Order: sequence, then structure tokens, then C-alpha cells
Amino acid sequence: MANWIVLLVSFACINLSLSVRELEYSTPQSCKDLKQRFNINQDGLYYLSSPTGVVYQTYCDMTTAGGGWTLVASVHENNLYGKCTTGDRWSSQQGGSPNVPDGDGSWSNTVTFGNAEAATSDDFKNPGYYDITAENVAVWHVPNNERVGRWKLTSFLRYHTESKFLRSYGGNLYNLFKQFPVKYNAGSCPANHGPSVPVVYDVGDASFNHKLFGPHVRGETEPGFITFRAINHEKAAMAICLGVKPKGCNTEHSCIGGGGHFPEASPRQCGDFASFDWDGYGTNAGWSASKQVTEAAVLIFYR
Ligand code: 3S6
Ligand code: CA
Ligand code: CA
Repeated sequence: MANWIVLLVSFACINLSLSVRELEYSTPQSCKDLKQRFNINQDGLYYLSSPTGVVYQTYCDMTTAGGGWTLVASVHENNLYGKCTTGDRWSSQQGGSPNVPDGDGSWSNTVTFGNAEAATSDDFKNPGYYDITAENVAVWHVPNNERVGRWKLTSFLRYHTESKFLRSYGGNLYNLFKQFPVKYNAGSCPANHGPSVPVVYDVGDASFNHKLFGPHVRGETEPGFITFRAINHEKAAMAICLGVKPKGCNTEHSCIGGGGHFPEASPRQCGDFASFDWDGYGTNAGWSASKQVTEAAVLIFYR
């Protein structure tokens, strides 16, 4: 009897280890992999695996410009009046003091949060952000709280790079931001901005993109680019400028994410959407962004 139990238990163990191995070998590691190796061509939520075997669910855009785009992150502004408070995971949830110059550090650490299903209702970051080796980035602006099945339909601005620029920066944004830290006092404007990369529009165009920001912002930015790690007049750092290349140094009105300290009128410019409300919430006047862009999540894809 005891022998039978030992035999049964060992069979069970062999089967278990086999199935775990099979899962590691067969689970796709990106939406591009899923499209190429598994012939999946439908947009939607899928399971991916990181190289170390972490399984996670995310959204795949399988159709835009050839498809194979993996959603790796979303930046969501839950409360523009909260200045580096709860929910500001892509800047700082710790108040905005110069003693925490890189804030929560999300752009360059492996902490993950949120889930794909809620990527327009809260911040989202999955292991793909730091473990996928990619060439290009795509950005979608999707109104807050939209359900997954409506993201593509309701997105009002979408653009992507085509130059394979990530090859020069370690294959993903995690590595790019190691090179260009999103940290207060890491450099000055304009000498130390990170790369500005030309984009192609899938929804909207450069002129529409520009009008999402106030007239003062339009006067000191050029649309048709995505910029990484911008620095402002006061040496605050921001992660991504939304479809624009800065010409001046008030980058806090069109760039998102950031370090933990924004000196000008501190903490008024500190938060995931930095100073989109400088001349009032959603007014689109002076330095303020429009309500449309203020109340939309920024979805970040790799391919
Ligand atoms: C075109 C108006 C310039 O206003 C300045 O910009 C003002 O003096 C500052 O308080 C303000 C901010 O730096 C905008 O980022
Ligand atoms: Ca947030
Ligand atoms: Ca300023």
C-alpha cells in the first residue's frame, strides 16, 4: 500500500514539473511573439510570460501598423489637485520634497502595479516594461474609465515611433531611464533632455496633438515627436512629453511622470500629470492642458 502511495506521489510530481516546464517554453513573451509564433491576430487581453517565468495578463494591439504591440504601462491621473499624493505612482506619492529626488522610482525599478483591465482607471505597470526587448514605442490617449473593448474606438490620439530607437537605449524604457534618470537635479534644460523621437500618427495628427495643450505650451514645443526625460527651468525631471519636443524649458505642462521634486511653486507642479492645471483645470488657456487630455490615461506599448 505504502509503495503505491510513493509511486502515485512521484508520478504527480513528474507531471507537475513537466507542465511547469512546458508553460515556460510555450508561453509567449510579448504580443509580437504571440502574433509571430502563435498566429494570433485579434486585439485583446492575453497571458504573457517574462523570461524568469512571471505570468501576467496584458492587452495586445494586433492590428495597428502590422500589429504585435504589447501594453506595458499606463499613466493615469486620478486627482490633478493631489500634488504628489496617493495615486501618483509615476512621480511620487510622498509629497514632493527634495529629500526624495526620484520619487517612487517607478520608471527605473521592477515594482509592478495595477492590471490590464483597469489600465484606463488606474496606473498599470507589468514585467514587460522592464523585461521585453523592443525597438519602438506606441502611445494611446484613452478617456479614463473606458472598458477594454472600447479603448481602440474611444482613443482620440495614437502615435508610434518607427526608427527602432530603443535599440540604442537598451531595448526598453526601463533601460533608457537608467541612462536618463527621472530624478530632480539630474541635469539642466535644454542641455540634458533625453531623446526626442519622430512619431507617426494612427489617430489624430500633429496639429490636433498640439491643440491639446495651451497656447503658451504650443509656443515652446514642436509636435510630431515623443520626448523622454525632459528637464525644466528648475531642474525637475519628467519622463515622457506627449507627442511634443520641447523648445523651451516649461516642460511641466506637456510632459508626464517625474521625479519627486518640482521646485517651482512646490508642490504645485508635482504629480503624474505634473502641471497640466497651471492656469486652471482643463481650461486649455495659458499653460493649461485641455480637459480631454487631462482626463485620459496614457497607454504605453512596445514592439
Ligand atoms: C507667458 C507667460 C509667462 O509666465 C511665466 O510662466 C510666469 O512668470 C511663470 O510663473 C510661469 C511658469 O513658469 C510656467 O511654467
Ligand atoms: Ca497615477
Ligand atoms: Ca515653469
